Amino acid sequence: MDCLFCKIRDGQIPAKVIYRDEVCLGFEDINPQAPTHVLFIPLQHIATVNDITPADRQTVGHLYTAAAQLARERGHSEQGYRLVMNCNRDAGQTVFHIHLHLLAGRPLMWPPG
Ligand code: IU
Repeated sequence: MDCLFCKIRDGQIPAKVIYRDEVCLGFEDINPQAPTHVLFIPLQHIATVNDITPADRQTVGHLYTAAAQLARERGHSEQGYRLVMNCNRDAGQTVFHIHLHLLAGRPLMWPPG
């Protein structure tokens, strides 16, 4: 399977990894859209949100707790931050291994474009 984020997970493609545990990996987005822009991916390959099954609930929840912990550590909890997962074309998903974007450090517009 030719998946960029699986390759980052396996260390075959370099990334600035800032968090790793037995379920997920967090790394700096290569094209940051905010002062903090980190992607959290499950170690397990899941292509899109459409492919999440009930068996993946803990894994997906884990991405949120890891992201919230990093937001806390970076001092974003009070000012706030955004967690977003894009699904397929209309949402602009470009890498087909689910990833939770953590965006923080500036006011974020709503609704997004
Ligand atoms: P999206 O939700 O699929 O659009 O987000 C993909 C993100 O992956 C996007 O923000 C890219 O900048 C980011 N990214 C990366 O961090 N490293 C890469 O090698 C590639 C994309 I390709």
